[in-house]
Amino acid sequence: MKLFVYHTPELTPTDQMPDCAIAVDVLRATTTMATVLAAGGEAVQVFSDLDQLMQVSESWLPDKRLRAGERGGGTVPGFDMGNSPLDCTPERVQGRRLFISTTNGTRALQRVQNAKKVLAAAFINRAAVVNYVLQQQPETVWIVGSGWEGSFSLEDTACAGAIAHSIIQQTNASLDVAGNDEVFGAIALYSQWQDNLLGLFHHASHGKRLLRLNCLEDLKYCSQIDILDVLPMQHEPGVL
Ligand code: 3SL
Repeated sequence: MKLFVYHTPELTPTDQMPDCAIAVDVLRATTTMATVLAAGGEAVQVFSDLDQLMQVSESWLPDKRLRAGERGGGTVPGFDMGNSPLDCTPERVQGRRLFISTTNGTRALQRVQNAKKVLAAAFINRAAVVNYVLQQQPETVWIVGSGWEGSFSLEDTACAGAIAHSIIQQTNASLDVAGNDEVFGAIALYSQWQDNLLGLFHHASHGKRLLRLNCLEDLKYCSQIDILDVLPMQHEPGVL
C-alpha cells in the first residue's frame, strides 16, 4: 500500500486516480455526512451548485429529503438547514436523503469522485475508515483535505495524519508506506495535537470563523475521535 496526503482539492493530481480516495472536511461537511448516515439517513448526495441541488431534490417527497446549504459557515436562505452536525438528529434525518452543498467539503468529494472507492472521513469516524482500508488493502490511498477556498486547513491535515498514523501503526508498516512528504507533515501535526484537538481547532482559521458564528458546540462535537462506527462510501457519483 502507498499512502498520499493532499492538503486541498487544488493540490490533488488530476491526471490519475487512486484505488481508494478519502475526502476529509472535519469542520464540518464530512463530520455532518457521517453523522447523518449514522443517524439513519437514507443517503447523502453532494452538489457544488445550489440551483442544481434544488432542481434534483425537487423530485423527492418533502418528507424524504433534507436540503442542507452552507456558504461562509452560514445557512443558505431557503434551505432546511446549514451544515451543523448537531442538527442531524435521528428524529430529523431518519429515512431521508440529505442533499448538501458546502463551501469546500463537497468540492473535495467531487474532485476524487472517479477513484475506484471514495470515502468521507472525519475524526468522529476515523476508526471505521481505517478498518476498511486495512481490510481491503488498496494499493494506493489518497487522503484529501478540503481546506478553505484553496488554502491549507489545520484540522483536515490533522485528521489526514490521524488516519495515516493509525494505518501505519496497525499494519506495523514501515514509513516506506508514505507516498509523499505530506504524510509525514500530517502525522507530525496530529501527533502534537491528538490530546487537544479542540485546542487545535481554536487556532485554525476556520475554527475561529465558526467560533465567531457561535459554533463552539459544533467544534466540540467535531473534535471527538472514533465515536461513530459508520463508513460513508460513494455508491454512485456524488451519492454516499
Ligand atoms: O467548507 C465546507 O465545506 C463546510 O464544511 C464549511 S462549514 O463548517 O459548514 O462552515
